[in-house]
Amino acid sequence: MPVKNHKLAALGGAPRFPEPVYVTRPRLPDHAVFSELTARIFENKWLTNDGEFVRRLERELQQRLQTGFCATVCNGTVGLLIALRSLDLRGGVITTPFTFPATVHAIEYSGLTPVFCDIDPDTYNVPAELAAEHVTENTSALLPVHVFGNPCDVAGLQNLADEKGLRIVYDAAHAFGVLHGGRGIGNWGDLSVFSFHATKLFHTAEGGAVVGPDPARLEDIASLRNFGIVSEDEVRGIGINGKLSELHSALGLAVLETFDEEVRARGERVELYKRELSGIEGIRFQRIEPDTVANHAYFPIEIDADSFGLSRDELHGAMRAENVITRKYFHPLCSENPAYRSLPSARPDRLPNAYRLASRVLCLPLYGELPLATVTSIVECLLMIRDSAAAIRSRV
Ligand code: T4K
Repeated sequence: MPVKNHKLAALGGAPRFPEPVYVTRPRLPDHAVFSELTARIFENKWLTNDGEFVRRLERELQQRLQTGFCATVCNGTVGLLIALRSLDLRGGVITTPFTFPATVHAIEYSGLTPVFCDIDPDTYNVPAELAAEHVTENTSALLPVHVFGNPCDVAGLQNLADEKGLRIVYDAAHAFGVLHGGRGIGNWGDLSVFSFHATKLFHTAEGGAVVGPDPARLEDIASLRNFGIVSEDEVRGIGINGKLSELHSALGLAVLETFDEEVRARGERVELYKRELSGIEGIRFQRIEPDTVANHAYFPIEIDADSFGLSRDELHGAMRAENVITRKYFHPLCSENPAYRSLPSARPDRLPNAYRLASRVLCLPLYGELPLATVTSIVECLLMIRDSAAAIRSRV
């Protein structure tokens, strides 16, 4: 149906899209490529524990990520646990409230105390100057997140860590393939952790990796993801089962072949969104750190209710009625979780930028196979909704 004649679903019309348009979809490889790899696994009967496919995947990932080492894990959350454990930390770990719960849970599960730091209102990341204000003698590390794949101020955070004797683990769940200052994003700090969940650009259905610039850390990480087993005769430290299986690794090898095309196609869709939405009153974009080659993991916009005419939540609801499934990543803030909200650093008056952003941000659908015409229709729906703000408000 031409959009012009479309009666908004929020006003009683039929949804613009007959099927849900999700915030993301995984790119799947050619099934024949995957089958060929899995046929070999069926022949070998080698399913996990340091098999041929996980080793091959680690080699290929390390080359692509240009890091000192790459250890795959069964998911990003376990990767964070292993990374924190390997650094033998104590006390407080400074992090962001504007992230997926896994970041903060990993700190708490490790017996450490999350210390929430407010974010930069433009980049959405933890700025070094604000993190510095939270450092006490009890602080042992920083756990910043490259939010939506946007690199943190890695130089500033490293200066702070060097000055105060802190470790840095980057949550790079969103940042696979990002380059910053011409280098792979996994080369900053002590360690970085990627997620290879199905919703990520590069995925293994479930999976992840711990990487870093120093190859000497590999041995520790590799034993921690395997119960602490170093050899047949030696078990050292409190490890966990964090291994990636051969089947997941085979999927990763096949998906890796499609990765460059996925990034290229997403970039094209981001450009189209930006072209269509820039200059619209009440809509802002995330500011990408300079000298970055982006991976286009997400397309977040910020809605200012006063100038746009509708709040983020109203827009989210009206888009959903059209079958456009936008997501409010990352609302609620992690600091609002009852498990954390009594922490002094979780006080809302100490996190004004994070609160403001969490009430405004909306991630629009973005994936390589999203038709360009659908991007255009999504924008048209969004603008029609804005133009009918008064009617939608009165109906709600
Ligand atoms: N740190 C950060 C900063 C993270 O964002 C994450 C995870 C982690 C750490 C932890 O990494 P992992 O332990 O997960 O490896 C999703 C993902 O489950 C989660 O991995 C991700 N971040 C988070 C941002 O998003 P949900 O609850 O929003 O996912 P869900 O199931 O609603 O999926 C979103 C959309 O994706 C669906 O509407 C449709 C599509 N989809 C999803 C799945 C699972 C598919 O098309 N196929 C699928 O198989 O959490």
